[in-house]
Parts: sequence; structure tokens; C-alpha cells
Amino acid sequence: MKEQLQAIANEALAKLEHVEDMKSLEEIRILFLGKKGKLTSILKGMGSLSAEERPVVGQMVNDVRKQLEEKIQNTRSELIRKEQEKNIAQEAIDVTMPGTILRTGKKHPLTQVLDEIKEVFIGMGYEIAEGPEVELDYYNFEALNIPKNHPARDTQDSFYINENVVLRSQTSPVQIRVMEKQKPPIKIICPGRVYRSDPVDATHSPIFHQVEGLVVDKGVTMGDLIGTLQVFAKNLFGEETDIRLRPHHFQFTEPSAEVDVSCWTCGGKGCRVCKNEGWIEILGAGMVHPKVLETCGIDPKVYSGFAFGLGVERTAMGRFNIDDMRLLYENDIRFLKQF
Ligand code: 2NL
Repeated sequence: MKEQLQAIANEALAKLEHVEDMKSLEEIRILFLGKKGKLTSILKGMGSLSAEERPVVGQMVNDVRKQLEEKIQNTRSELIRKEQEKNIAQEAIDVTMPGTILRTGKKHPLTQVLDEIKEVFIGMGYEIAEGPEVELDYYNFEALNIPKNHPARDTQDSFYINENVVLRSQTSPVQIRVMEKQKPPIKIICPGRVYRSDPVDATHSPIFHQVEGLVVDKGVTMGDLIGTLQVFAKNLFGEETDIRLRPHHFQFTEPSAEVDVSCWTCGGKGCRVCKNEGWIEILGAGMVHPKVLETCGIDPKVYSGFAFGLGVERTAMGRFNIDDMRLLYENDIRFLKQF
């Protein structure tokens, strides 16, 4: 029985030398120390021993059990340590490895310019007003002193939904709606998408963006308009920028003017960008026509106002030196990432 016990101990110790994982370690434990294990069956066979031998063998079984338990515990600790070492090695960060470059997006050039324009006017105390793109003919034309027979109303120039409904051709109808509802003082800008039935080319698109501005109060003058546009031009195109007004005609303003800024490329000397003019036209403006005020329920004998309108595409093309409007709509990443 002693030899048998020794053989069991040796077998167990040999097996434990080669254990690779927790599962086989547990299998070995059950095989030798479990309820039906080899050591237990020795204990069960002790009945056949003499009274002198019994305690000796009992002591030996206990010694072997203790030895095996210790060895199993050590093997278990060793396996855990190896497992942790492996995990640490796997999780290690190789700081010399090249990184993954995350490409960050940015605002479309039109949005950049629009945001700048908004910023300048918000800085001067303007509020932003918005309104429908599908508009009543009344708000888009009639209320702006554009009568039924006016060429701007030609179905060739505007998109008519039906006789009374049109895709807005400017954002002025938003301003009409504000004047109808709100008593002066009014100080707003109206950015938004507008529609004209123009064929697509390098400088035209049937859908484009406009920012119109409107100030109505007691005693508003052409001087206020000029000062406002000067601040705007200097903020957008640089402190050294000048503006110039040329007489013009709009149905909704009187007097009216087209407004040029000194060329941002040559500063007024004349170059390719300004086609040797030294000036670049960027907006239309004027004093709100008394008829327009009256139509909106504002007494033109008490109040006066100025208004202006500018094309966002054209401003962006100037700012970024873009020579074809279509590039702004194609969303070609190679083009957009330049700005
Ligand atoms: C342009 C420039 C302009 C206005 C827009 C306006 C709006 C109201 C009353 C009076 Cl509610 N005027 N807007 C004024 C002058 C110019 O836009 O080139 N338009 C064809």
C-alpha cells in the first residue's frame, strides 16, 4: 500500500509539471483528491490493514494529500501569473507605431462666409429672421412694389407653383412679414435660399443664397446705411476696404444704389480679380420705398428705413477666389478641403 501511495504521488506530481491551463489543473485535482479520486480510494481500502499499520498509512495519505494540495495551489498561482503576463504583453501599446489619421470635417465655404456675415450684423445688434421658401406672390412681389406687369414677375424668371404661389426670388418677403407683424424699431437680417429661373453657368444658379438686411425706425437716413455697409465691408474684406455707391433702380427702394467694395486683391489699383476696375460690386441697397412701408402698415411720414441685399455665393467666390459657382455645389472633397 505504501508503494501504491508513492506511485500515486509520483504520478500526480509528474502530471502537475506539465499542466498548461486551469481546466486541466482542476481535472488533475479531481482525479487525485476528489471524492472518487485515487487518494480517497486508498483511504477506503484501509479497512484491510492491521491496527498498527493503519495510523502509519493514514499519516502517509495525509502527508501526500498535503503535498499535492500545496503543489496544486502553487501551480494555480503560477498559471494566474502567466495569464496576467500574457495579457499585459498583448495590451502593451507600441508608441513607435504610426497613428491612424482622423480627417476632421469643416464648414462648407458658403457656410463659412454666411457665418461671418451673420457675425458682423449680430455684432451691430441685428436679429436674424427666417421665413418660407415657397411664398405667396403677394409677399414676393406685390408688397415690394413690383406690380403685376413688371418683368421680374415673368414666369420665365421665377418658379411659379400656381398663379399666387412662387418660389421666393429674394428673402425680402421675410422682411415684409416682419414689418406686417412688428412695430419699429426693426433691425433684422434675413439669410436664406432663393430661386430664379436662370440656366446654370459659371456665375448663375437657379438656387442660390442671399442675405437681406432691413432697418426701420424714426430718423433712419442714407448716412446710417452707408456707415453700416462700411462696417460690414471692413469686417468682411479687411480694415483698408472702401465702399462706393452708384445710383441704381430697385422697385422697393428710393433712392437705390449698387454698392462696390475696393478690390480685396489689389486694393483699388486694378488687377485680374476686379477686371482692372479697382472695385467689385457686392450688394444692392437703398432707402425703403414709402409705398412698401405703407403696405406693411408703417407710416412713412413717421418712420424711414434702409434695406440691402447681397448674394452669398458671389461673396464667397470673391473671398476665396473661386471662378466657377458650380464648384460650390458639387461637393467634391478635393475642392472643398482647400478652404
Ligand atoms: C439686389 C439687392 C436689395 C433690398 C434688397 C428690400 C427689402 C424690403 C424693402 C426694401 Cl422689405 N428693400 N431689400 C433692397 C435693395 C436691394 O437686394 O441686388 N436685389 C435685386
